[in-house]
Amino acid sequence: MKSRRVFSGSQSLAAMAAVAVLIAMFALPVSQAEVVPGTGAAAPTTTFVSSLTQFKAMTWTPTATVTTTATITTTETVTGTVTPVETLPPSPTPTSTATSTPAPARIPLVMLQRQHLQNGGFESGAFAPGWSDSGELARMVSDTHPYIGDHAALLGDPGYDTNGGCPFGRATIQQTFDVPREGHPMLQVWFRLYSYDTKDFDYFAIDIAPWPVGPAERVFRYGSPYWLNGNLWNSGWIPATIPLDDYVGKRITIRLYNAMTNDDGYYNTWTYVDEVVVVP
Ligand SMILES: [Ca+2]
Repeated sequence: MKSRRVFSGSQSLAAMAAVAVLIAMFALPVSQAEVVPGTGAAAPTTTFVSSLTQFKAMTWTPTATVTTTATITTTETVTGTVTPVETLPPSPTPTSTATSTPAPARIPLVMLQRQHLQNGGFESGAFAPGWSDSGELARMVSDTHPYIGDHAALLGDPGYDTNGGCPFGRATIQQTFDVPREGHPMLQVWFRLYSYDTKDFDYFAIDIAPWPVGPAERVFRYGSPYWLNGNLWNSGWIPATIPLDDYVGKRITIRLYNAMTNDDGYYNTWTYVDEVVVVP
């Protein structure tokens, strides 16, 4: 059996006193404010409940400050190319005051550069430098029939079949140059014409045109003076001489060409050209 605990008389009194003290502690602040009208005195029971309710309604606000200190250590490996920073030399310190000098007038050299006729003997072995070539007929720099040196220009082709295999049209070479400013300059061109035809159809000719644009003027033409019944005419080396008085001090383009003008395919004609010069 469980033993029943029995309080003594003094123990009961002490417990009652403690309860009274607690009631007085909670009742005191509110009993002064809560007075029941008409009774003139505060009700102890009501006062205790109201005080406890007020106590529960109190808001507790923590005031403690928590300070956290964290140390983060990161180990990272960076791989890359290091570009050295360019170090510029120190700027020179001016030691004197420059005196302004007017810059000399500069005239473009191209305006002063005279363009001379070049490669007139075709000794480069090619049309360049100087010449450009064009046309329906073949043309080349040949070493078989030079007038002077080792080369001459060949306009047309001795290999065309004179009995029906000849194209028609021109083989042309041209060059641009400046005519001298003084005197009576002349253009001299050595040529040698071979022809199965006559001058009425096939010929060697020279045109002059002002540069960069302007009408071309035919200043020379030569062909076989005779009909030889299909036999070959060989002119030998002949100088064509053309006065350039109308072009003194001017830039001109000369065109030299071998022409075949009928389209029947017969009677071939070709021309060797060499020693193209401007005679003062
Ligand atoms: Ca030559």
